[in-house]
Amino acid sequence: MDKRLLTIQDISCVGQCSLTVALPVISACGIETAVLPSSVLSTHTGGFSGYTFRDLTGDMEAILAHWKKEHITFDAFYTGYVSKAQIPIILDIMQQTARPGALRIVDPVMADNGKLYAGFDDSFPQEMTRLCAGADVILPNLTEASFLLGIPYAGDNRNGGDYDKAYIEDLLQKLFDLGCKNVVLTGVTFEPGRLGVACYNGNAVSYYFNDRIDKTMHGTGDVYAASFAGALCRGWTLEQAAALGADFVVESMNATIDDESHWYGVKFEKALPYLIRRLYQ
Ligand code: PXL
Repeated sequence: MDKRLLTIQDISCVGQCSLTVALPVISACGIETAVLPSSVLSTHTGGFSGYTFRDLTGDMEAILAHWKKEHITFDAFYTGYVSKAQIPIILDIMQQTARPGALRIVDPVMADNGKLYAGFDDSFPQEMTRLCAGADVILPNLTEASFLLGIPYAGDNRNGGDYDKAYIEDLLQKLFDLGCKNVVLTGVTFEPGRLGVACYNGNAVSYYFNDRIDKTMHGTGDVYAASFAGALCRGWTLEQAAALGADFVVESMNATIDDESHWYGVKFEKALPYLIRRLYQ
């Protein structure tokens, strides 16, 4: 049977993040992609003001009940931007609709650059640790890692010196100890000009770096997580999927960087042919 993945995150109608990234990217990976929108926003919350927000928690239980009646099940789950009240329902959905051996990929979307996103309060990270505990893979950035662990954010190491390898490997162990099977930590750097990811499976740490593109762009975490999830579902190893996600983000950023007017997201659409070439070669 072909693989079917369920992704649970918001629809930001405009802004190239969350479901408007996950649906095309995972579909391009050849994986049937079902969606459960956690909320609908007119735009994402990073840089726009006055956006609308409709919470869809109230629909989730009825959707689950219908899926159960129809015997609808999934080979993989990938969660992103969700609310605190949705976490127990999501755990229930995973438990009740998982096919044997189903993959659980949790991107603990809540923060970046040392700060929680608008709309997340200080009690959210603790609840998110519950979703991380049962995951096959969690994909925090360094800020999210520190919120999950309740420790101060160490900084971005842009010029070297905020943290070292021992610090990152200690973080990986503590994240693993939340109860997940694998950790992919994003936004790791040990030398100026290089940026990448650290993977940990409870035994070995591996790293993958690219040349740093010296600009922050919105939605890169979602572009990363979606391509990672698609590759993992295709049977790529953790390390292969982690590296492919990083390369796809670089391609998407390179497709965007010369367009000064494009401030709200990355033009990942232009990099889809690259992703497909890599996946189907
Ligand atoms: O890219 C993560 C994300 C997802 N969804 C919404 C967001 C953000 C980041 O700001 O605002 C609505």
